[in-house]
Amino acid sequence: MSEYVSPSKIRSMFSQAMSTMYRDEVPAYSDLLEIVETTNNSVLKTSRAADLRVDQDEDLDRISDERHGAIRVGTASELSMIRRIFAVMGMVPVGYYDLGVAGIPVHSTAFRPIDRDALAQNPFRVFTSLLRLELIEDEALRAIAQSTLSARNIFTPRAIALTELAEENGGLNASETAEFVQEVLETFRWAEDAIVTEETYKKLHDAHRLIADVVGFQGPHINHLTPRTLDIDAAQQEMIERKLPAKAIVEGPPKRDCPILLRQTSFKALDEKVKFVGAAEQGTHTARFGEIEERGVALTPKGRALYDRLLSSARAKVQPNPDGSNAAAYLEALSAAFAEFPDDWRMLHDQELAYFRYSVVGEITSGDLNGLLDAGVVQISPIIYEDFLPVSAAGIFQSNLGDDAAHVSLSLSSRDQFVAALGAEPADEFAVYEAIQNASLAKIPLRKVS
Ligand code: OOG
Ligand code: NI
Repeated sequence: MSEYVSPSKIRSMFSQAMSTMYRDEVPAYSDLLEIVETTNNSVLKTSRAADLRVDQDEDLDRISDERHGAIRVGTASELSMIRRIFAVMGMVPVGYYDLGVAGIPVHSTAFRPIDRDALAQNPFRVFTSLLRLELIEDEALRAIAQSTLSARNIFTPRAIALTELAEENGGLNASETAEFVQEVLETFRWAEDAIVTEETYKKLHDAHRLIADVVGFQGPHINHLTPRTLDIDAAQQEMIERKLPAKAIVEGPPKRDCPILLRQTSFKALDEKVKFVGAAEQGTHTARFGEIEERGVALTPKGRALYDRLLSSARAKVQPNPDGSNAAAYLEALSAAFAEFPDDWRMLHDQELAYFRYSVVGEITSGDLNGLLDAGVVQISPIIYEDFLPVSAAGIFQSNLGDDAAHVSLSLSSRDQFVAALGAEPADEFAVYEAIQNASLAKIPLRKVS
């Protein structure tokens, strides 16, 4: 057994290789990494970091390496194969996101590690979307899209062989791992040769820009990588100062003392040169971008329901325009709505709005957990949210589709179809956090006093 490289180690190596590749492909991503490193280093010297407990346990080490990425695949078999590949890296599907409700023709899951130790070693996640081809109304165009997708092979034969080997043997040794990482990287690499003619590309693009991005190319190029910042407002300000084309508003909850869930912002997708099939001249395609995120505590179903209610009430008052023209009004509505959300760790804990880990820092004298918390004998530290938010994701998608992007109108949720394509039931995110919380509680030797 010990000759096998741990899935967490494979995941770290892969995440690192992906970051190096993306820095090369999208130079602005390097700027973003620099901004995040600088702002994180200054936050780590403040009490905010202490509050987030990022200076305790192993959570500090992961900060500078922490990131997520996103891809969009075209077929059920691509999705199920990518699931098997990610499994070798200790990443399993968590959650189901129906972006159709926001007019985006995909549904998605996030591949990520789920247990506490694996998350602490490297929490790399990949937001993975499956295109819903049935939404192309024009039958002839849908047939072209289908045959284009079924003719392509997005995985190298060696990547498939090594995945099968890992499944058979229960792991990969060091040299197999090195090869696996390089082979899998090929699936995510940008290639400027399109696999359709310019005419087909335009038709796909008119149906929806995302359809052209998925169907038009040889593979599901990584479309962004997102480092984690400890202060997204400072990082966003720095992006603007460096003249990166930053998105108008930060998605998610407003700035708070006790960060919850996830706040995200991105810089807009770049125009890139492509070569269409049979074309003499170069064309362009706009897809890849950079994003940063600030993560806070994971919410319980009760906390999440409150979050969803407050977010919709703010959005019912002010719907943020993509051009940022009403950004100030939106942020004001958001802050006003969220005044109702407790902004104190202990309140979030006591009202069962968020998940925490417990640790013993003194002598246990009774079985009363709240008493021990009051006495400072037991401490709570927020369990970081590792997942995504559908409204925010829709905002990120949209800001990178351009303001002129066609909207498909659809609301039919097709979770069953997604699960069938994936070949597995995605884990329930709440259950994952609850298990981490319960495991830490079980380690507290609560003494019954008679
Ligand atoms: C994925 C957008 C969603 C996020 O951070 O919410 C996402 C995509 O554009 O493919 O990555
Ligand atoms: Ni993202």
